[in-house]
Amino acid sequence: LLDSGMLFPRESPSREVKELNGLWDFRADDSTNRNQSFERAWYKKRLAETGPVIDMPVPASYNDITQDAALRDFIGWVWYEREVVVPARWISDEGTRVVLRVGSAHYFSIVWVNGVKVTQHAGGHLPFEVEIGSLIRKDPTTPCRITIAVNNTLNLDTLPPGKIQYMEDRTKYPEGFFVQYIYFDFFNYAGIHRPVLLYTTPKAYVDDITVVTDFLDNAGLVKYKVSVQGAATGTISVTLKDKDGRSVASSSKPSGVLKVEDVNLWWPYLMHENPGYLYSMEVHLMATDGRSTYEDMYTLPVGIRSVAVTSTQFLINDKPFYFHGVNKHEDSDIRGKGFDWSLIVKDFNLLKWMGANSFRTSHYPYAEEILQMCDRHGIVVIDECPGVGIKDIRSFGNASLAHHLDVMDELVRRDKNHPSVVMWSVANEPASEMPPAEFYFETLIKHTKDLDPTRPVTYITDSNYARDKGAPFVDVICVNSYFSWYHDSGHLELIPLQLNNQFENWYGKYKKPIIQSEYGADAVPGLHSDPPVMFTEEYQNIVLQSYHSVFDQKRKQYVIGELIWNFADFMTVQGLTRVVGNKKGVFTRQRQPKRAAFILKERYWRLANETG
Ligand code: GCB
Repeated sequence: LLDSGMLFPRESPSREVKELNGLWDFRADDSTNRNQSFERAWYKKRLAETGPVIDMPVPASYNDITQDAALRDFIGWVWYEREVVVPARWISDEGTRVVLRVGSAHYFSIVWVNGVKVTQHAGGHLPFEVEIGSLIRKDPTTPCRITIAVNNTLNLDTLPPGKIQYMEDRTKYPEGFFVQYIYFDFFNYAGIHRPVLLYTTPKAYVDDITVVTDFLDNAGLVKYKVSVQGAATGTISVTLKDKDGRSVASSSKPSGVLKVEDVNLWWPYLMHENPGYLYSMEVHLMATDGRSTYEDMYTLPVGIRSVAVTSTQFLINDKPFYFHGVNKHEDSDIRGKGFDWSLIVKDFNLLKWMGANSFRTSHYPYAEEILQMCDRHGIVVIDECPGVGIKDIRSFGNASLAHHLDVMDELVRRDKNHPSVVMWSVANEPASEMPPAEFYFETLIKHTKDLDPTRPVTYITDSNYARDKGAPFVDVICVNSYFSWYHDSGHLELIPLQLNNQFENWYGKYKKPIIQSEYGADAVPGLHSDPPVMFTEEYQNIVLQSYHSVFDQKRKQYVIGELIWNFADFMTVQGLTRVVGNKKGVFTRQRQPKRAAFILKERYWRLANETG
């Protein structure tokens, strides 16, 4: 298990944050001799001294920034570097920890400070950090040079999995020619995708906080645990404040239960007139390491709510919750998967405009800032780990499973305190009919429940109800289907029959609530035809409406949600079925509505009025 916390870096009277976003020096390794950068030890000198560099924005995927097709499709090591001026007081004060944090970098990263390796991390969608104070104190006069090498090569044990295939036929391919084969349907954007920053804490500090909430009649219950590092002894005080800054409960113990009279519960968007209510939990530490005393303060937003699943319902605060929402991607023009506030706020405005109350973080954990928005706006989240494309039987092996368990550790550690996160998804469309899937999912789901006994766990299946080996272990069945698209193309009239059977079969076998976790059709914006044919906006509309008529029968029984594939068009690898990316968005990649967006808008607002 992980031995430290991963609290979101926030400023406080005892903590400072310095963002390192902006332009970094950048160079890609040789595309055939894939290890040249290490052979030549690029980290030893300034990157600009070992070869030519270009400007690269951070955060952003590097792929679409230049006019160079080779960089767009590059597979291997790329190098980022910049120098940072560290405030003198951070260096002079031995009682200050200076932490370097990377929000995410895809996929494998190694970090050096002034040529000294300080950390490495596997996995493209979760943060990592390292304390660098002692290192920069060694030579306080030189600027602090941060070098980050990032490699997007995927193998059968990475999440998501992929594989490099060398092409041997010399009549067709030159020596050393290879392709990266991926098992998932989105472009394998790479680089430093989320903010990089330095932040400080005192030497003795609040390392982690865990809250679990519930309520009884009018009283909210906040079970909490604070863990501290770097102190021999200390005292803690915890104060819970409401939105107006009034203290509603407090304690001086590192763990316990805070009781909030006349609680304002955290409610989903459109389920209550005041959704997304957050309290602030102020944690104050006074500690000593034997020589000095330290004071640390950290404030955690807390939403008080409960989550439960029955055989036919999903309950939030004991009330049935129906997921009417979307699947998303972190994806946009130019920046790829790079974090961008403008895009995030636009997407939330679109979600609220269409009356969506939820989304799934298909197919990897999104930036923490997005989950914070969900907390504040009451958008409910199914939090998915990057377990997408587990298709090859070797990806069910021990090394893959061990890594998958580690990723769940990191995901739960990061996201456990978000009230918006109501369920974990451990995978998307694995080959769950393969024999090793049974042990794999039993182990993975049990592990996730041990980490967090308070939230249901699922994975998303597209396999057959009779042969799926993991479904016995999930709390909610999540099914993807594309009737009249990938099967029986063009036969819209088959949707009601096939969808009805899908639901009856799954429910009949498992007696668990079901979410239609994907459905949809590609529509190239502006293509029209009547009668409808595939790829037109009319066809997409009829697919949606045909699914909706079946949802309307089944949601009175055991169907607890519908998530469209997809919120917006997104980039994929080039291939015969993808016309500049996947066009199943109800919005274009530039976030303009197709006709289908209006159909969903009308439906979601109606559902909100009926169910909420
Ligand atoms: C799926 C996948 C999703 C794809 C989608 C499609 O089942 O989960 O990643 O993009 O289908 O459009 O094919």
